[in-house]
Amino acid sequence: MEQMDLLTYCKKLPKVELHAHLNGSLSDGTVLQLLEAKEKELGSTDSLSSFKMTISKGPERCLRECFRVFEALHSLTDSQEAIRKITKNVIQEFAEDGVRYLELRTTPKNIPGKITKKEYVDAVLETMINEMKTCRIMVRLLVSVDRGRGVGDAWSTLSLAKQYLDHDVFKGLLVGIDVSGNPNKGNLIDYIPILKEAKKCGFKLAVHLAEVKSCVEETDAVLENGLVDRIGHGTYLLKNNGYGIKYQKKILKNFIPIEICMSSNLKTQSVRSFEKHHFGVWSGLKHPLAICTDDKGVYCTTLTNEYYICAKNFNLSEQDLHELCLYAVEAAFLPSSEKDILRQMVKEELSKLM
Ligand code: 6MZ
Repeated sequence: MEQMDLLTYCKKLPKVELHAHLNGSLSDGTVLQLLEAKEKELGSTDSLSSFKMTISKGPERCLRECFRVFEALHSLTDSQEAIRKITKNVIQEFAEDGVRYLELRTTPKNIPGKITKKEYVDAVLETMINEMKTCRIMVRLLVSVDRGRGVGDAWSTLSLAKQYLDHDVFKGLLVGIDVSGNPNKGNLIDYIPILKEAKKCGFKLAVHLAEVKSCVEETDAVLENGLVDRIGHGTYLLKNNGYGIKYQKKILKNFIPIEICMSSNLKTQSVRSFEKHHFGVWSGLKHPLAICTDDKGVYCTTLTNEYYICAKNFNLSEQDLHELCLYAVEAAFLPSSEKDILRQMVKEELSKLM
């Protein structure tokens, strides 16, 4: 296929996005709207001008720099109004990109005098319901536990999440828990009791695992406890550190899907090139993978673009791309009746592309 044709083809694929952080997914247009609103509220301040510098800096962002960008973004999304706006824009942008099912994830934040964690989650869920009425997309939520915020914060997020399991209006929309945050902060071992409790409550777990080199012990502990339903990144899982083969066997045996975020890994310099990305190894083993964006705003990408990058660098056929769309359906945290409907819809659309 010609390059342009390939990109158009990837756009037409009925895609499933399973790893998208809300605040990392803001388009430039959305950030601009938020900045304008903040400037009206506060007038022009030094912190806002330094924010503009942070966000506009360079195509590559090391992990430390990314986490500064997230902090800056959080300073703009500190009200229910802002949360509604970003949720709406992000859902609409994914729908326009041909995403049929989106699992959005976000860290509920308690900002004294501005917003409580419950108001935060309510705003996201209300907006999801509204957008599903008008956009051709199905959306579900994972609440994120930020490993940098400490276990106390994580327990309070879990107890809030439990309130939505039998909620009158929002039942069925919050499908899992994500563990994310700066991998150089905190230790996942401290979060294991919380993950066990979350599983006991029936939540599915998506955990950022082996995102940096120095996380051998915690990766081992999470895998040994059988706590993870999907792995985020898994960049250093295959390293020759004595654990690589052991991890690989366990993950293959348990069919634990891996969320693949190519642009994010390249831009944060955790992989050297697309060709060397671990996607190659796992897809060679026919392991279930889900192509994802991670933070489409921060890494200037789209899900279409991520499929295109995989197709181009690993010489994927149309059939391979279809398989990837279907792998992502299987990896979704939906109950089986809803997954059946999604699978059927994706298959029908794929068959029309043949
Ligand atoms: C780890 C990440 C991440 O939750 O405020 N986040 N955590 N690794 C990554 N890859 C580079 N990308 C995003 O969205 C932003 C938050 O998501 C997590 C971080 O905790 C970040 O603060 P929300 O909507």
